[in-house]
Amino acid sequence: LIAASDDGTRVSLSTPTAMPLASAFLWNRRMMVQVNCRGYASAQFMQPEPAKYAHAPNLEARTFMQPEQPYYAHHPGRFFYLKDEDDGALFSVPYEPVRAAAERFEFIAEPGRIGWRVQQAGLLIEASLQLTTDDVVELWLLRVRNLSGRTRNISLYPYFPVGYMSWMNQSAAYRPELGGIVCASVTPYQRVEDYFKHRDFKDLTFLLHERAPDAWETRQAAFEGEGGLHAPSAVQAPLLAGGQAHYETPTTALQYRLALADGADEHFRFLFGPARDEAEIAALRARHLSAEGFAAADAAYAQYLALGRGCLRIETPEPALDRFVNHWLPRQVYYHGDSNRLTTDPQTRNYLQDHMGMVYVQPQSMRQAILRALSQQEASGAMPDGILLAEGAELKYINQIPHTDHCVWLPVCLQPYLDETGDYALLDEAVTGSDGATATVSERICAAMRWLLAARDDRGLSYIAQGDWCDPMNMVGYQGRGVSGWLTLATAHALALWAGICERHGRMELAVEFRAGAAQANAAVNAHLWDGDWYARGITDDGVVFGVASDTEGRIYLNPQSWAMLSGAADPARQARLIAAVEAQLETPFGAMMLAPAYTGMREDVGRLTQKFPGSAENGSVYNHAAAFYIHSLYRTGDGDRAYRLLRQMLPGPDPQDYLRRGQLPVFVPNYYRGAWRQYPDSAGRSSQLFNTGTAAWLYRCIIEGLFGLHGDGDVLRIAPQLPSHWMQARARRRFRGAEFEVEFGREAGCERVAVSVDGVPMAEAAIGAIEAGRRYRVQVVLPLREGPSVAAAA
Ligand code: CEZ
Repeated sequence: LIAASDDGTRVSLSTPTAMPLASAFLWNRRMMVQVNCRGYASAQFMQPEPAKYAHAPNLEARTFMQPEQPYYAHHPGRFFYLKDEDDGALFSVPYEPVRAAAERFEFIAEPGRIGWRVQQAGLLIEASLQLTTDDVVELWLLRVRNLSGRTRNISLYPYFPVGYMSWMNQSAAYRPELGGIVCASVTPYQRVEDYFKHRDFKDLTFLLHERAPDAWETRQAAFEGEGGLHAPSAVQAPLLAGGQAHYETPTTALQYRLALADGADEHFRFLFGPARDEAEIAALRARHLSAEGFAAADAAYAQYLALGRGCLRIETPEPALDRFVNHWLPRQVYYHGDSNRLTTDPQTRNYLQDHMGMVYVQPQSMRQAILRALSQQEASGAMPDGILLAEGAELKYINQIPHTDHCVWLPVCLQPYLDETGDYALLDEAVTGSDGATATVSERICAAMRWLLAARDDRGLSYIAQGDWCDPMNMVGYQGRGVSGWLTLATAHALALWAGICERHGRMELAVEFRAGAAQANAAVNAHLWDGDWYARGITDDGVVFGVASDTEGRIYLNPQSWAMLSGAADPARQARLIAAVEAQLETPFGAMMLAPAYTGMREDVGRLTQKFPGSAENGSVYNHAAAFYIHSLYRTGDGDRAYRLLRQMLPGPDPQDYLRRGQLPVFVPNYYRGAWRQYPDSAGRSSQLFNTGTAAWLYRCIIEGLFGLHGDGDVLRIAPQLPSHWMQARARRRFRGAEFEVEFGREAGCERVAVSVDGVPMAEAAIGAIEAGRRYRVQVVLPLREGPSVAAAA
């Protein structure tokens, strides 16, 4: 079903039907494209807000990237029809729209390329998509090889639909002087001020060819005719009719009539994308549409990806984990940090956490992110709901809803940056805010922490307003009284982290102030929200405690449990109880659910979250971001076997049954897998296919700091691995402070505690200091044999 190359950089799927939604994605800073195995594609580019150049066939709503989007026959995609001119047989590559079963099929995800190899009726068709690093354009290569042992007469039709472009104005024509089809449109608007914003929009969509076609069609309706997409009338005719679209849905379809001798091998290059005008189209053609252009783009993209390689390479008893951690996970972290998920106003918490991931990829990027975020701090010390990245950007969607957790993420995400770089000088950097006031990073974070301390009720619990980390928990506190247990714990954790940072920065009085605040917040939660076996999620405007044993739905939430461990609110006895409760009520074979049982109807004192379908998204899915917090807290408390079990469940495969259930390739971690495991067992485990998620950063951090325990501590690399008991050995290569550490881990009988030696010299402590940049360190780590639950399971 799924195969991977030894080095892990090529992952392939052998059928278009068993996991029909399986997909891969490519991006650069200006665009992204997600393509599924059947040829459907979703692409967007920034101008400066996200926009499309291939649309649905009808008027589309504008929204942020959504999970579990359905594909349908007329969904945008990139397709190639092939017709045998002698017997009329028709199929299409990759698979849609004809859906003829191929003799051999491979959908191939590589870090810098998405491709297919399809063998059908004696022809081998290879299609591949790559991007450039700086332009908004898709580079397509198609190869046709005749393996049939005889000469073949075929017609090849690239068909890249563009859908319904605009209700004001849309058209298309073949343009010989540009070498392709150009579809034109006007982005609809009504307010005159929008005209001036749209004036420079890329309202043209083009399909350019390297090799002149024999015929073309630009009218969607004429192309389809009465045959429909499965057997378009235009394809059944000898030649496409060469029509022009005048205010009707445009399309781009070309026809090549080929006589292929046995063994013949022909290739075709195409560019597909948006442009503002003809000059831009001509320039893109000149730059990219040639063998040299494609090769140059390929090399540049490989270089771009190399800058996002991350700081860890591993070799463990689990090759599937190695492949993911060595290539795909840092790639996903880099995507988030370098593109900011292609938004101009990322949610503040996402912005900070995405850049937290960059700490292990390009630490400077986190430094810039902290400075940028703090420059938008409000005078009260509050952080805004979103960080504006482009001139003229506005807070949109969820960023118009008041959330109270944004300040928490400053110390939570700063800590790993300081651990990794030792850059305490950042704290003294002056930042001028949007209000014109100048204060240092340290002063600004102090103000944010005091804002958190002030935004609490008489009991010392944090107000939730219309949401905390959980966006759709919008009605717990909309009347101004409801509080969040999770946020109170997160405040305690943030204050404690910040106190530690202040201490190292030599500000003892601040450390004392914030430690006291942390202790108070923990005490308030322990006084009001411990429910006997776990922590409640919060208290509503009407004073109702929820997320408790007496609730029939939403009885237990994961986040308060994780953060009670992180903040220290839970003593060891409470920790043991809450872990047992999570195991019994939230764990599934696909990871830990965010809450259970999922709500089946609206709870007006909790909010929109309860209206989501049970087991989807925040309503009780295996929401991987929350699951990653839990894994992080387990590593913090030294529960390595449990942490690893949950971590491993986050990745699809390698068992084929597991792949089929999740429906996803192991090339990214999705924002969720369906939960409601007891309520809807049939769909539990199904991937959302959405690769935008804070999970990536946290998962990478958990693997580096927790699993392998290669934890930066300023100038020192601390070594405290928590390898699962059943691993007898592993290797890791870790980049830290400009040096390379080649670490070999092995368990030995008789070993009682972790013993580290560097270049053969035993160390007194499991830590390496006085690090020399550029040096290669050979590190041996000997670990005790452990009798953990997973040893028994492995045996
Ligand atoms: O968005 C994420 C947010 O980007 O949801 C997380 C939150 O912490 C992240 O900052 C948990 O709520 O509004 C909605 O209902 C959406 O479901 C969002 O909550 C969710 C989207 O799935 C992400 O694309």
